[in-house]
Amino acid sequence: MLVIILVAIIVSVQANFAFAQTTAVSIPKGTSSPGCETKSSCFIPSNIKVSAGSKVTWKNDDTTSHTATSVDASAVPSGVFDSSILMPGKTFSFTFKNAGSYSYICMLHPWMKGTVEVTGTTTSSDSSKPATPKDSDKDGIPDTKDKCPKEAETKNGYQDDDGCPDKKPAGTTPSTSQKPTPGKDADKDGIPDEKDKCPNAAETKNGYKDDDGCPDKKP
Ligand SMILES: [Cu+2]
Repeated sequence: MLVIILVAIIVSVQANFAFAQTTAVSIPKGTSSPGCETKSSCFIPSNIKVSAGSKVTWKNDDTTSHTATSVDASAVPSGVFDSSILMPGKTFSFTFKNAGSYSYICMLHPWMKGTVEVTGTTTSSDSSKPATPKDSDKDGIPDTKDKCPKEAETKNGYQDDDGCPDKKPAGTTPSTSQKPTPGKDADKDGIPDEKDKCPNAAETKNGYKDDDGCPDKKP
């Protein structure tokens, strides 16, 4: 009777912590010889399902050393977790923060295989990114380029691209902060600078290459 009550208490306690559980995995006796893999009993339980943020603890209940080492599809250590050599009676714990399916083996006895399936949401994943860039202050400059993402740009012809509220400094005319006026002709030869190969030297109008904007002599 007492046993039944104790079991009931343990079950209810585990249920309460279903979303931050600690799951125990045993490495049972005799697994250093092949055979356990036919019964999926090299790790017990060999396939577990936990929610993200849960801790899994492996305990070596055998009399020889083992490991629990995460591997990729080619059975190469993936680096997610590795108990390294786990002496008899010792434990190793790992907290699974990210959802996914994790295979692992014992490096000393490669027939020993297990999986941990981690369910639930991780932190923000790539798929949750909005299609349009986020613009918190709605000034038309996306947060990634906005030096003041929480404050709207003042559109006044002065630093309108930095995304920050500002006042036009006194004595600054818009033209000084802008590009040279198109059509400007520094050497006044009638050929605008953007077409003038020699913008600072006037064309020699002599019927020879009068369009390149450069001084020259007729050959
Ligand atoms: Cu082993």
